Amino acid sequence: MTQWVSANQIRANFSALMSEMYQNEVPLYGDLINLVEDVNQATLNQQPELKVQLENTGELPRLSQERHGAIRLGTAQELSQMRRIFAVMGMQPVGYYDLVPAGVPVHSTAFRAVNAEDLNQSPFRIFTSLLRLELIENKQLRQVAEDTLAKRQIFTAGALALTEKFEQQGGLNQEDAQQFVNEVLETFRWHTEAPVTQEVYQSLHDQHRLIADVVAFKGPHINHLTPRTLDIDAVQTGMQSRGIPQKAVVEGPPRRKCPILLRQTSFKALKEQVNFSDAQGSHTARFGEIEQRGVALKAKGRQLYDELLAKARQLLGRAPDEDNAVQYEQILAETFAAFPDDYATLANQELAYFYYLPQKNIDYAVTAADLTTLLAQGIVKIEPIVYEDFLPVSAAGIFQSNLGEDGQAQYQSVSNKDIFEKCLGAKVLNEIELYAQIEQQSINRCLEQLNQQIVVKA
Ligand code: OOG
Ligand code: NI
Repeated sequence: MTQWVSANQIRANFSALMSEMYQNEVPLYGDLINLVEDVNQATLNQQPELKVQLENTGELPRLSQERHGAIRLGTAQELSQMRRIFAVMGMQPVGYYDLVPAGVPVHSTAFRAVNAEDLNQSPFRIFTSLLRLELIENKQLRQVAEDTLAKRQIFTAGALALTEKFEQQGGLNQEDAQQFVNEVLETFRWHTEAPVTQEVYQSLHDQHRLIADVVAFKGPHINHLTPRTLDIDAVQTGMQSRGIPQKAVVEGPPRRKCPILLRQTSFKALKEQVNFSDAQGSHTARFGEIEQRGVALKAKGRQLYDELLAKARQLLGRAPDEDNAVQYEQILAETFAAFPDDYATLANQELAYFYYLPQKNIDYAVTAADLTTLLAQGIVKIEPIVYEDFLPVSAAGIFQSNLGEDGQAQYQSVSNKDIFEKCLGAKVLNEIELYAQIEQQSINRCLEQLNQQIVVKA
C-alpha cells in the first residue's frame, strides 16, 4: 500500500520553504528572525519556569518555527481554491474576522491546524483576507478591478492537479507531496511585473491601498511572516537598536506576568520597485511581524478584554500612534489592572482555558467539581492553553501601520459571515469551541488518571 505523507509533514515543509523564500525576498525579515532568536534564548535563560511550562505543553520544540503569515485574495474562486489547497496541509478555516468596521475593506479567516498535537508539530497558519470589491463606490473602477481579477490565475496547473489527486486518493506520496509544496509556493511569490498600467494602479490605490495591493498584482504575495517571541517588549526595543524601523505601538493587551491572547508588533513595510505594464513605479506592502502569545480566553474573559481595550482607547481619545505611544502604554497598563494576573484566578474565575495535569496519587474518587480544591492542594497543576487565533482590532492596526496614513476609510456595510462562507465554500470553525474541547479532554484525562490510581491501589 502507498504510504501517504502526513498533513503535518507537508505543512512543516511548506512553512520552511516559505520562510526561506521570504528571507531571500525581504532580507530585513532575516534580521528580525535573528533578533527574535536572541531574545527567546535570553528569556528562557532568565525564566527557567517558563521553559518548564513550554516543555509541559509541548510548545518548546515549535518555538523557533514560523507562526503565521498573511495573504489577501481577490475573488470567491481564489478563496475556495485556497481552502482546498490548505486542506492538503491539514489547515482548516478557523474564525471570522470583519475588518470593515476598522476601515479596511476585507473580511478574513485563519487557516490552521486545529488540535494541540498537530499545532505542536507545525504551528504554521495563514491569515487569509478576501477583498470586498463591492465597497468600491466608483462603478467604472469596480468593473476594471473585477475584469483584472477575472483574468488572473494565481495557482499553477500542477498545484490544482495535485490538490485534486489528494482529494481523490485521500493523500499524496512522497514525490507528489514534494512537488505540491513547490508548486503552491509559486502562488505566494513576489512579482516585480504588474499586469496593469501605472494609471490603473494609481486609481485603485486612491480608492484604498489595499485594493491596489490585491488587484494590481499577479498573485497574493505573502505580505508578512511572523515568528513567536517570549518577550515582545525586548524585541520592540531591540528593533530600534538594530536599525529595524518598528511600528509605533504593540497591539493587544499590555505586558503582564501571565500573558493573555496575543500581542503583536511589526517593522514597517518596505517601498519596492514595480514594473507596471507601461512604466516603472513602486509599491509598499511587505513587512515583518512579531507576536507573543498567551493563554486563550473563555467568553467571559474575552468580553472583559474587549471592554478594557475599548475603555483604554476611549481614554486615549484617538488612535494610538508615534506621538501618544508612551501615554497609550500607560493608560493600557492602568486599565488592565482590572484583569486578574495569576493563572489560578484566571482558571477559577472561568476567564481562561487550561490544561489540567495530575501531580500526586490520591485514595478517594474525584469529579470536575473538585478541580478548584485539587488545584489549591497541589494535586492538580494547570498550564495555559495558548491562544492560536487573531484579534480584529489588532489586525486592523497591523494593516493600517503598513498601509500608510491613508489606510483608514469609512464604509457603510454590515458584517457578513454568511457571504464569506459562501465564497469560501465551507463554514469556518468556531475557535472558542476548539479551546473548550481541548480543555474538556484534558480535564477528562486528568480525572481518569486520578481515579484510576485508586482502583489500582484497592
Ligand atoms: C493581515 C493583517 C492581520 C495579524 O497578525 O493580525 C494579521 C494583513 O495585513 O494582510 O496578520
Ligand atoms: Ni500577522
